[in-house]
Amino acid sequence: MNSETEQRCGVVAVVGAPNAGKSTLVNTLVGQKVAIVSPKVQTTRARLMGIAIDRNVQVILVDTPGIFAPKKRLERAMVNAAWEGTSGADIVLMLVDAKRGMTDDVEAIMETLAKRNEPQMLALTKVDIASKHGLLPLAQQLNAKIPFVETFMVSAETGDGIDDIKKTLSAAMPREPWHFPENQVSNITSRLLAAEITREKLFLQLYQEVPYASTVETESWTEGPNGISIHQTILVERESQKGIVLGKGGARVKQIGSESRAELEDILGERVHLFLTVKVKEDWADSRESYDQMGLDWTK
Ligand SMILES: Nc1nc2c(ncn2[C@@H]2O[C@H](COP(=O)(O)OP(=O)(O)OP(=O)(O)O)[C@@H](O)[C@H]2O)c(=O)[nH]1
Ligand SMILES: [Mg+2]
Repeated sequence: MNSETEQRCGVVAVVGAPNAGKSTLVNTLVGQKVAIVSPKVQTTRARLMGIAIDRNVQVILVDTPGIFAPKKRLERAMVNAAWEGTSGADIVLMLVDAKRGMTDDVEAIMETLAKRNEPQMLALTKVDIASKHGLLPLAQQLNAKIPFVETFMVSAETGDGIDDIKKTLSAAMPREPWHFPENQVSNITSRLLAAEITREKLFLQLYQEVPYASTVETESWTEGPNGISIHQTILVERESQKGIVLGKGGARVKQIGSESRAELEDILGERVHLFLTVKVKEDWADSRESYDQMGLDWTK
């Protein structure tokens, strides 16, 4: 065995403020969609692993919820899940939206990161929409707070800097046997992925508090000769939100269902029959059962 054939494998925890582009970068590095993405903050609610392979190296990317000052139980559990994802990582990769630059959230994350022992790297994201002149000063400002081992400037949109980040992360992975089979791209179950895909459509199609007051649970999954039948429940907190999710004559939920189904068929490579039910469960965001479904710790 030489360095070209010997297996390497390690964990890169991807952290940053909400909307920094974490899930997008994880998907780009994995080479397919494993995490949902939306223009709204706090899209990701629980950690997931996306697995990228670069020749003899397996890079396990931990996509985490955005870190911010949490107020509600769900928010606390999300932020806790993010920090937990960093512990023991071979590298913590901090993402900062280059367009938005320094914010209170970024400042607070940097303060906590500065006390951590894991090697840290920085990626300025969305460089395609950021001012070119601002990039270097922002990188310098952040490196003055934490001496990052590497600083990248990337755009998942144009692919700028992606090869560089992939090569550098791979080279930093320890000599270790792969943790996952070669064809596995993420650690989440198909049922959870399906719930996430529907939740993404809620985030894309609904506004104000409604996406934040909603969750999606996969109730059943049946494989038959005519494809996969999936029953899901969309839980909301109030009757008025149920009305919004349903839309006029059920048009909104129909649209959500048809977009989710199309994407699931694409991912699963099979015909999908998706059945959505909208229910009011006032306290879902405080119920232990919902957290178990989402992969979050209710006690935090
Ligand atoms: N122009 C541009 N947009 C990007 C880029 N990367 C991500 N985005 C957009 O930024 C928004 C947020 O992306 P996400 O990947 O969901 O961000 P996140 O950090 O995972 O967000 P949370 O899960 O809410 O913490 C989406 O609308 C993405 O399409 C990029 O390189 N360029
Ligand atoms: Mg995300």
